[in-house]
Amino acid sequence: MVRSELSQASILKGLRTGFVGQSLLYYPTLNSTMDTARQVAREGAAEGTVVLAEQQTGGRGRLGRRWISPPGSVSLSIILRPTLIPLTHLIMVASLAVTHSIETVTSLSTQIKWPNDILIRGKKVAGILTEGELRGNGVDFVIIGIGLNINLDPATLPQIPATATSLSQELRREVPPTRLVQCLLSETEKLYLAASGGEPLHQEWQQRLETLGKRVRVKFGKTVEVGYAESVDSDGSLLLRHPDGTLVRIVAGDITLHD
Ligand code: BT5
Repeated sequence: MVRSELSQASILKGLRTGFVGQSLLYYPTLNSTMDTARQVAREGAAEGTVVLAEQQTGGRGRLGRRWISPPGSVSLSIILRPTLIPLTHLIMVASLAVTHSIETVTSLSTQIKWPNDILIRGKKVAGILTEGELRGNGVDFVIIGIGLNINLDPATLPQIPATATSLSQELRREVPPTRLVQCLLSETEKLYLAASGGEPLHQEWQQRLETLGKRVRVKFGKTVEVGYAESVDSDGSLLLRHPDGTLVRIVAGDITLHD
């Protein structure tokens, strides 16, 4: 393992954003960047504050699942205080930001597995988790958590499932993490501002979804829906066609997808 080049100073130097990442809390190791981000958000952290760790000991996925974050991965949480954008759009913002930044820095091509997995050649390279808190009738803050496998070999890490990959694994060479993080933060800002200005993201998102056109099994709570993944609507919800022809709408963020 090469010594990591990541640091607060290296990321801030050359970061071309107006607010995302301009306040950056960097840690070699944390339990979960989500917990630290929530704490600083409650204390009033500015919109765009980023908490970044090179390793997590208690990384979280959705629905109580774990996210394994060994050396060579990057875990970050971005605090946003959205007023003009529905929360479901933030999953589209985050997943498109991840795909754009991977493609810009590595020229690998990526797909999105609805709603929040980023895949390369069918294997998971990044995961996204969004959490938020309300204040009164509005949103106080939302935290977008992104975990990325950059320079690691999943085959040597038994905790990581066989369905995982990393950028270095796909490219057969190491990827500069600083450049990737800078690009990810600036893509997130760009897409967040675009979505807040009413620009639709779902067409591009839909084109990148590997899920569409497949028969899928979608589980949420104790309910299971089986059908043909037909399309997504403008807020990213999945439109699932039942065998009897009826169409159901499943809101992003609520569910797990099985193929
Ligand atoms: C996710 O959940 O994919 C969301 C992961 C979000 C992680 C970020 S890191 C920064 C922030 N801080 C946190 O504590 N979390 C966020 P889900 O769709 O539930 O997928 C979880 C599943 O992905 C696990 O059950 C494993 O099967 C698989 N998995 C775990 N670690 C992985 C890894 N490093 N690479 C690929 N797959 C992994």
